[in-house]
Order: sequence, then C-alpha cells, then structure tokens
Amino acid sequence: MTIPVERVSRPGRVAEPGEGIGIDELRLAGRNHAMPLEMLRAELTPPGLHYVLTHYDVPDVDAATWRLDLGGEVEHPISLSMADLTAMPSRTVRVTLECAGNGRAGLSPRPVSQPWLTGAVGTAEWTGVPLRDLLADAAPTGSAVDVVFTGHDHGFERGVEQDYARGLSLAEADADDVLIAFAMNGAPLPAQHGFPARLVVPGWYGMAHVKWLRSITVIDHPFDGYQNAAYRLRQQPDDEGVPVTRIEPRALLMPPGDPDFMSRDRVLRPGPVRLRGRAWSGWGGVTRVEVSTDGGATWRDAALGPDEHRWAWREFTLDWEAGPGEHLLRARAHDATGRVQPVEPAWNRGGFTNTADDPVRVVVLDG
Ligand SMILES: Nc1nc2c(c(=O)[nH]1)N[C@H]1C(S)=C(S)[C@@H](COP(=O)(O)O)O[C@H]1N2
Ligand SMILES: [Mo]
Repeated sequence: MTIPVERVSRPGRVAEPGEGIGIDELRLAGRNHAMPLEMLRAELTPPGLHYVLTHYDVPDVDAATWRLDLGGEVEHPISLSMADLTAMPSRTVRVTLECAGNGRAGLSPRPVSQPWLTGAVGTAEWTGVPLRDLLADAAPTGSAVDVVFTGHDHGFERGVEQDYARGLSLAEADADDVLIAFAMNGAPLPAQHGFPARLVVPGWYGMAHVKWLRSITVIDHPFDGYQNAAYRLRQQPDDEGVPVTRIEPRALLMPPGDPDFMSRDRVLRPGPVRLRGRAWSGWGGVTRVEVSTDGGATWRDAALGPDEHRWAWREFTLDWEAGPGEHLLRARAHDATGRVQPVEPAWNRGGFTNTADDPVRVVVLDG
C-alpha cells in the first residue's frame, strides 16, 4: 500500500554537504542507543547496555497468549505456545550482534537515518531452540525456496506499510546455530530485544535477527519484502545493489584514560598503558588486529585473546608507552577469510557496513 502523505512517504535522503545531524535523526538516536564503548571491557554485554535498534515501536506482546506459527510450503504446519517452545531441547550461543548501519555517521555525504558512530554492537548469550529442529518437524516441501520471519511490530517506511519481516534462503535458515531465542544472558528477553522470542542468525548483521517473532513462513519464491530490498549496497537509489548479509571485520578500541565531558577526548598521564579492545567478523574468526598510536602512520600487531566462541568478538591488547602530547589511536581487524578492515570508508546510499574506524583522540598530560 502506498500512502499519499508526504510525511510518511519520504524517500531516502543523503545530507547536503556540511549539513549537521537533524532533529529527525536525533529522534531516532534517542530511541536507538549504542553500547557505551567502555563496555568493551566486558565479554558479555549486560542487557540494558547492549545496543538497540527498533524501526517502529516496541510492541506489547503477552507471553501467555503468544504463539509462533510455522507454515507455508511445509508438510506439517506447526503452532507453538511459549510453554511448547521452552519445553523443546535448546542451546546457548554467544553471539556478537552489530547493526548494518554501524558507522553510518562517519560517511560523507551522510545517508540520513539512524546516525550511528561505532557503538551499534553488543555480545550476548542467546538461548533458544535451533530453527533446524523446527524446520525438520515441519518438513519443507520440494518447492521451498525462502523462509520469511515476521515480527509483531508494524509501521510505515518510505510510504510502505508493513510488519517488520525478513527472509532467508532455506539453506541459510537451516544453518547450524540459527535459533528461536527466548533468553538473553540467562534471563527472559528484555522488551526492547524481542520479548518473548526472536530470531538469532549468528554472523549476520542485525537486520536478520527478527525480534518479537510471530510467524515463520516457507515460500516457493525468493522473498522480495521491503526489508530485504532495503538492506542492499547501492550507489544510486535505482541500482539493483548487493544484499547486506554477514558482518564485516571490525576492531574497536576501548577508549583509554578518562573522558572530557564535551569532546569525549581521552585524557591520560604519561607512562605505560595497556590498550584493549575487541574485534569480530561474521565471515570467519579474527586472526590479526593491528593498532596504531600515531593516526595510522605505523601499525603494530596486538596480542589476541582466546578464540573460543565462533560467533563472538575476540579481545586484543597492546602495551603502549604514552608520552606527553596528542595521539590518535586506531585499530583494524583481519579475519580467517582474508577480509581486512579498510582504513577509508566505502560509501553506499544506505550507509551500511562502514567499518572504517573512528580514531580515538588522546591527550597525554605533561606529567
Ligand atoms: N521485529 C523487528 N526485528 C528487528 C528490528 C525491528 O525493527 N523489528 N530491527 C532489526 C535491526 S535493524 C537490528 S540492528 C537488530 C537490533 O537488535 P537489538 O535491538 O536486540 O540489538 O534487530 C533487528 N530485528
Ligand atoms: Mo540494524
């Protein structure tokens, strides 16, 4: 349905040169918050500090009457209550989740949308029922192509009225560790993270992890819904574009020292500092992280922490002798597939997958 009203049918927009963050972006940024970067100290992000991105409103879902319906191109349609779901064999997977728009505010010109810097990330332990088990019970027919996941939230986007919905191919949906999750870090999902149940697709950018899950529908053609069409890398609005899928490698430094309130520059005293951070990739494990303390003129290899959780970030550290003056700290990750975090942003119209780092400015005091 197309809405003939200008305010709910605005096309995507790119900011004018020099145009600051506007009130519409501030409205989104006040609802959708980043993880404070100091929380990089924690392997598991406490719920409440994990980033949040919700396109419309957080829906009011009652777990007592909630049902999950799995139907469409299947031999045996399924309908589960919360009690049915939580009684099934479950597993817990540690997953680093990142919004595909993380880094958008660092692009120039800036695509006007949720203006993320670099903090749209978090790591949690998600407990749920493997989707593969549900699909095995439902038995997709020979004509099954895609699997569509629909949430309880409803809204308008660029003039299109919709329930939030995303599709995966049957093979992607049937992958190891894809979960219908009902717990986050051992407790029921918080409302903002999809209560009572959400999809978790380890390694994929956030948009695939449908919250407030209501139905799963197996269809006999590729899903062409709004959210699958929107998350594509395009230079022009009418480009066909390339779908956004897995998380590109990124290393993020935990800003050292103490912040200045307004600039958020970091203030340190001279002497040895252990720089820390975490790095991740949805394509393969992180194999190397380089850190620069001179704005990218020279790079040193950081020491890597254990690599025990395939879908979660990996800690890195580098010992630095901080001398008086100003310094720009940077980091970049490499993964097992040979992907390397770029030093310069790669622009696209949606402002997706900008993994260029946001250098940390440090002022080391004179003694
Ligand atoms: N139903 C529904 N699921 C959704 C969204 C949404 O708006 N509605 N936002 C998606 C996006 S864009 C991201 S980045 C992640 C964010 O998950 P989180 O808020 O739990 O961190 O949820 C995804 N799942
Ligand atoms: Mo997102």
